Amino acid sequence: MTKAETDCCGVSSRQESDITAGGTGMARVKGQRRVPEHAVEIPGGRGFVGTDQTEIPDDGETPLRRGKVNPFIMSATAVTNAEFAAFIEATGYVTEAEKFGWSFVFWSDVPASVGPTEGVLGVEWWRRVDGATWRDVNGPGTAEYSWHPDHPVVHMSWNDASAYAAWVGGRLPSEAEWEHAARGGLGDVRFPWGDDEPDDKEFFPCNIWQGHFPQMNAATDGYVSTAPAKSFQPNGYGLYNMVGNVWEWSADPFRIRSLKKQVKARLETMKGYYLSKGGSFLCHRSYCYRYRIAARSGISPDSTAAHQGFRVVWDLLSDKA
Ligand SMILES: [Cu+2]
Repeated sequence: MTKAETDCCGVSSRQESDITAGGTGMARVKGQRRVPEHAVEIPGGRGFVGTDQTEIPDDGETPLRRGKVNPFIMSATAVTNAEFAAFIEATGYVTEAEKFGWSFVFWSDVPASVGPTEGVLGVEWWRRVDGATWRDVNGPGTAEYSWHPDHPVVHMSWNDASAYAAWVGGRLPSEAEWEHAARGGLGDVRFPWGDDEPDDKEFFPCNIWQGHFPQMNAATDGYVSTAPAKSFQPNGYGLYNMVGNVWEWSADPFRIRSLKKQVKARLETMKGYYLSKGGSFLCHRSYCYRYRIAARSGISPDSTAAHQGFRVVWDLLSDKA
């Protein structure tokens, strides 16, 4: 099994398309605290992580466990294009998709003008597109129709996300914080709204795939690719699109507590990878059931794709500080 085959709707590394990854050259920008108005306070408590009703055991979803989570502040939405543009304008930061000169775009979003592209073994719907960036989302010259200020910023590497988080004086959430926040006070539930399954017909609580993947995108939920960061119903803590829409980076290295030989072997190939949560607009129960809170994905920190974003958390300031 190749790495790509284990990661249905995602690509886990740049190296899979025969590209030699260079240094990441991350430009850390020391920031003041820039907490957006939409940010919400997440209460602390004994948060749930994982599940006992696993769907993809080899991803390390089990067991269900509990641990203390301190209260923190979280952006109510994934970081938007408008917010990221302010960061670029202020700092001149160059994203990794720009440094490498390419990123992964879903096949049906690649414009004809791009010409033939290379795919990724096992996940051929991901095409390597030269010049695809956070602004030219689908490739060179596509910003005019593919870039929307209120949509989540995409083509974000872990290094890009960390640089932005530092600039706003925050950080990426741990898995425990992300799951605790996503549960919105509901406890051991499958989704941010509870346990009801999206059904492709009437119940559309988030932006995922409808139709036959990857050929036919029915977009019955209203969105072919990303939806505005503030769309669908927020969860109990006021957080939007914790699952579906775009994958969100966490601060945690990707680890799996499994003794199975094949899982251990796979982990060996994923050294230095980071954990991503929440699934994306490409997930569907039939082949990539990762829009569940407990679902997980491991990706190399310099990888980028058109469904990878992030959100930021801030520690509460102590009164004495
Ligand atoms: Cu998926």
